Amino acid sequence: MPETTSTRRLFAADALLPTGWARDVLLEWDDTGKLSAVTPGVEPNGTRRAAGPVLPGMPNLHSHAFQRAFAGLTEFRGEAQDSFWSWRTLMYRFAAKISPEQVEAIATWLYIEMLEAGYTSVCEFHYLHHDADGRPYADDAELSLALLRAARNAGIGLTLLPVLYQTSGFGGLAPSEGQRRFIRSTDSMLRLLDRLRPACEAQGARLGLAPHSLRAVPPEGLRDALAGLDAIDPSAPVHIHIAEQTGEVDACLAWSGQRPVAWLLDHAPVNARWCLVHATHMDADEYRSAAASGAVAGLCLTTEANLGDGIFDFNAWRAAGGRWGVGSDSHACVNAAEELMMLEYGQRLAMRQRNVGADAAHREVATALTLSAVQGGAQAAGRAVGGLAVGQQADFVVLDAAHVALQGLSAPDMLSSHVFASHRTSALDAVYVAGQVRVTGARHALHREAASTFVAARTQLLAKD
Ligand code: NGQ
Ligand code: ZN
Repeated sequence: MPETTSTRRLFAADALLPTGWARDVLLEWDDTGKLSAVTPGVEPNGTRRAAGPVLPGMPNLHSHAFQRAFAGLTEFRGEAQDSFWSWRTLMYRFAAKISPEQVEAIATWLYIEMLEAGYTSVCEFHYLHHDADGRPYADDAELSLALLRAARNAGIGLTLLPVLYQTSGFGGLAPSEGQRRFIRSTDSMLRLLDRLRPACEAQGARLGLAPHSLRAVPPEGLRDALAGLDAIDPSAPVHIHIAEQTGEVDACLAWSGQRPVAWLLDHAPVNARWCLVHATHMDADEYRSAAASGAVAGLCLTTEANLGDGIFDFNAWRAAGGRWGVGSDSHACVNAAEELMMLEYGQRLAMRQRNVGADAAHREVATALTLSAVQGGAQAAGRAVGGLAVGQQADFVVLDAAHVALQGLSAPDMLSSHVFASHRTSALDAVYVAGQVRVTGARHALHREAASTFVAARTQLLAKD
């Protein structure tokens, strides 16, 4: 059906606006997919009605797409004491053999899973650049372009963050064999960004840069890459892994006398363009000053739990006015609601309290967390995906009011049940990205074929062992 003004509108009996729940809301968007009017308190007249409460779509602020094919396959004891670092060795082994076709198949399926689970855009922290021998592909952008195609085919919004990776540890340690597909000079990174710019623009994707971590990028690489990025786009997003593991904090202290977040704040122009991914291990000063920088904390709750990282001090961050969003990172779990649940449960376990995530404006935890995570996620993505407001993209999710966990409840209770009590079954009915329906009846149109292409790619990959 061709898009017309009448198909670019939806009536919601309940909608979660940036200020909170509103009744009888008419959502209207223009032919570019941007919301042009959000009007509460209207009659439905003949407008198409949403099948349940409408929520803003969740930006996923951190993804390593290829890792989806390996989720669930490291849950056995391999060393006397397994850890993040032993997991990483297994992950490198897997990354070493993956082909461009496999990357595209895995990412396409992953992005479909994301849409079906309430994510409407994704920040792809992309470091698998070269072939299995560590040589650049004939087209150096080969794997980045595979990710762009996957996002376009799934119909998910994208912020592509090519990763700068140069060393294996603080103090300029030479990269290891397992890292050979990731390594780039600063110049080659800037050439890649130039090459990717038109491709991103053509599909409405945002291009940014991800210095992998302070372990992987020495100070001069960081400085020169940021200067080069500024010359291309002075407001482009910058994402970095930081202070995820205590081992990394100790190594940074030994190298510089400073903790990673403190070092970064002192040596880089950290501001609202930045996303500090994990930032798990900060002291009280770091919580205050990182929050004051305007950067977003990129919380990847289920991956952080899976990898045994530690618990982010959510109250300290919020007390300092810190912004935050969620990411599915290694994709052990791909579900926006579960990230919020895991955030809340981690805090409850650490503090022995309940309803920690509620705030002054919203007593329902799921409502408060959803609104903040959407806002922080949009900031990290560098895209206008910040919720149901005029000028933002029409990215939204319709809850399934007929789902057993939701039936007969008020809209805020439906969202609470979706986050805390839907028992991992999807209580979503429809998902829209830029006003286009991507999921209906909880299913993406390409679900079946993308799933079987994914399974075939994973089977091939595992057979290579
Ligand atoms: C990554 N993942 O780049 O995939 C990392 C592991 C590292 C997470 N940090 C590798 N969750 O940090 O060195
Ligand atoms: Zn990561």
